[in-house]
Amino acid sequence: MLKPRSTPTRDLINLDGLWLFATDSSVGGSPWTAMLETQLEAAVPASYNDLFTDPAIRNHVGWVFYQRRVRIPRGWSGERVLLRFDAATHAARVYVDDVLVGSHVGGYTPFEIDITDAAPAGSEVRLTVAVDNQLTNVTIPPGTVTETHDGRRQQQYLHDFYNYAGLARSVWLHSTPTTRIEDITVITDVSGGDGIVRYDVETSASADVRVRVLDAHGAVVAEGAGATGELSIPGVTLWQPGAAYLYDLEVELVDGDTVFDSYAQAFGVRTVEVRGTELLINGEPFYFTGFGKHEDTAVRGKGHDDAYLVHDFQLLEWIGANSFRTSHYPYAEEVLEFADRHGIVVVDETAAVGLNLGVQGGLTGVGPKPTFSPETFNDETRSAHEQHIRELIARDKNHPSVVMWSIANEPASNEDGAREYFAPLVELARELDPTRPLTYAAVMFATPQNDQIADLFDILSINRYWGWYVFTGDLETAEHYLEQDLRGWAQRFGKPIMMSEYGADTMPGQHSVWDMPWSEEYQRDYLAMNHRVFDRIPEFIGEHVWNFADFQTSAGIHRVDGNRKGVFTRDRKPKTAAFSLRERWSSLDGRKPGAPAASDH
Ligand code: BDP
Repeated sequence: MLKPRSTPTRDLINLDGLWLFATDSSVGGSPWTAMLETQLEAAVPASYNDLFTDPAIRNHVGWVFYQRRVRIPRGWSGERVLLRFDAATHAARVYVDDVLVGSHVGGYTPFEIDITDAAPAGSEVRLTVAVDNQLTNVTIPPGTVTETHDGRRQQQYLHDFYNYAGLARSVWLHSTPTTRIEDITVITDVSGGDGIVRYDVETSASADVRVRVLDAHGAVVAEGAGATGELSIPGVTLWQPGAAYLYDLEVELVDGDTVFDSYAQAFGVRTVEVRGTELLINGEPFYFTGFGKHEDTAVRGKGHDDAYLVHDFQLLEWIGANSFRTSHYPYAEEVLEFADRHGIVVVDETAAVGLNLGVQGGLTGVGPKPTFSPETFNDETRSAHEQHIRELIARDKNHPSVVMWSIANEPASNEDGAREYFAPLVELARELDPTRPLTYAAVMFATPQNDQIADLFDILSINRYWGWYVFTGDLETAEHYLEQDLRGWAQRFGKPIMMSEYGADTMPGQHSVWDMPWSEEYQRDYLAMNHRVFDRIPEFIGEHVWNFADFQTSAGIHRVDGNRKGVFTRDRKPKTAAFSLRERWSSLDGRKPGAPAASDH
């Protein structure tokens, strides 16, 4: 799916700013597609939950409405007019004046709506977006809506981050020509010193396709013709972790001298390959250092913010991290583009978090239900999951920073039904992208003995909390079990293995000379214990600490104003562990502990 851009044939207008806002309960029976009767205005992009002081809005379960007026430029007559929502969490219906023009389900991927007929060039229209935050057993992520004794809806969910909702990413109005480029796919390879660029252009009508590759200075380094083809870049500059380099594939749809449409797709030339128990980027073994992150800041919730984007990447660089996982949903495209430009490696995850009823059983003591069954997570859940995989890969396939897809976090991979549920998803992901390895992050209950799906994947990503949720405060015992556990995975599956989560909740300012959970020293020592174990396991290919920063969760006795496993606080101040991670990771520089530097090979 192409990101809307301003090109010689396309115009782009940003619709961010303040929109009228109301919840469904506040507008009652009135026709809310008319001018909204409300005093409230919501910032876009931002989750709406923390903007207002009214708890009825923060805890609202159901639909909310965003509304603003939009003028379609006069000059767009004869063009297609589109609305593009970078995300609406979790489902949306879009109205132009009183007409429903489109809808979408899935809270973290973009969608476009053609409004050419509903909103002709030069007209001014009322744009209303209804957004629903409800999660059920057939949504991704899943959840359950219940009712209180007095009829208020409540949302339960199985994931450990606040169910922020609304328009947390940008909204765009844009034009494309009627004869247009619909999609571009770029797959790269390397042959000797040359870059190989295989491209595929989808168009709305048959017309000639012309392509050129421009280097970072705008010089043409390859050209060709045809909707699919292979180009060669002599003396290519590779996209490398820590040393990004991007080219543009400039695509034109033409008839002789007439250019119908033109679009430049950025890409990097790099290869990714799993060989034995290694992950190779450009033929070199890569060792992941970094974090599972969240899109989460005060007031904005999951609202994308360029200032936090820049600052978070500065902190990643400061601490020596070379990568992160988009736990537990696809992040804003701006984040991936930034990673592309700055050489940070990304494990790109779907929003399939919480497909695990065992976790709830374990935490509440309520007898667990089977996770996969017609009454719980079923075929309909799986087709929603399929759609999430399709939309993730469609959006992110051209990002060189993305080296692996994670199709779920902590599913009940130890339960019966997991294989039937996951095998078709793995097949689909491989069909959509044969070039990138696949993974899922394995929950603590899934052991090397009982896991039923790991062999379907390329890389083992393991989430473990030895020394936190189990053997709390006892790092010696934790070290023993962690090592046994990780060696078990390595031995049974013979695949590269990385730690996709390990962490300890930590209150900044809490100190102790003993192994005292919640203290800054305990977080530091807990991580150091994990690192000793990782460094003893030959199949190990990386470590992602949980979490980059503290983040908001639903209320509960396990959380104090959110999850405190951040190495940085929610406002991005370092805890003690940040300094020890910095020391370790800066010395590793993308190589496995003990491995020779690239120049020593
Ligand atoms: C894991 C989850 C993650 C949680 C983390 C924790 O993957 O989303 O936030 O544990 O408990 O189970 O901190």
